Amino acid sequence: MNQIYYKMKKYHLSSIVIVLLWGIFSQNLSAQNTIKEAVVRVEGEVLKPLTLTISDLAKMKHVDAVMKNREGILQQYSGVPIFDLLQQAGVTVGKELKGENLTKYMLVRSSDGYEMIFSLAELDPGFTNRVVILADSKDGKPLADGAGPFRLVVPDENKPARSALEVTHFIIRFAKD
Ligand SMILES: Nc1nc2c(c(=O)[nH]1)N[C@H]1C(S)=C(S)[C@@H](COP(=O)(O)O)O[C@H]1N2
Ligand SMILES: [Mo]
Repeated sequence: MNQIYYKMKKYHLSSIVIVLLWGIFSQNLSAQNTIKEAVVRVEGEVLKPLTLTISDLAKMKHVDAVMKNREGILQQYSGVPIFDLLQQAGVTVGKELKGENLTKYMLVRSSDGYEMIFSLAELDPGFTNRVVILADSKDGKPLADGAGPFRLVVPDENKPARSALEVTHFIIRFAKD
């Protein structure tokens, strides 16, 4: 009787060890397999939420945008107009940007938690000639770690505080919510 009990206990222990080892091992494996690809999302008050990878963005029409850095030195970036991203996501821009839609804003969020907003009218060529872009390169090179892969470039502002580094989300909301 004692011997059976001992055997059962031993069996029980070894199965716990196996489960633990398997847990550690499979976690390591999945950590290796899920080196996450950087994406930027457009979500909230949109008809079609977008999740764009570096290569998705690279395929879109690019324009240059110039902005002063913190030291006041002009920097030229290349990227996709935010307006194009908003159109692709089915945001109420263009003809639809009137009435209560003019109370909508775009919250920009970065991987370090940095956040700020633009009103939709600030991004729509019906209202302004200024083109804000989501930059993915500078001087023909991908943006450096800590700035990229996606950076907002906002021309014609006196300080670059809205030029978010490491952008991860554009979230469209109603200001009255
Ligand atoms: N994600 C993120 N973006 C950011 C900031 C930040 O803290 N986090 N600081 C802003 C401020 S206040 C400035 S002045 C500029 C600095 O950009 P630069 O280093 O290219 O001059 O980045 C802006 N973008
Ligand atoms: Mo700043």
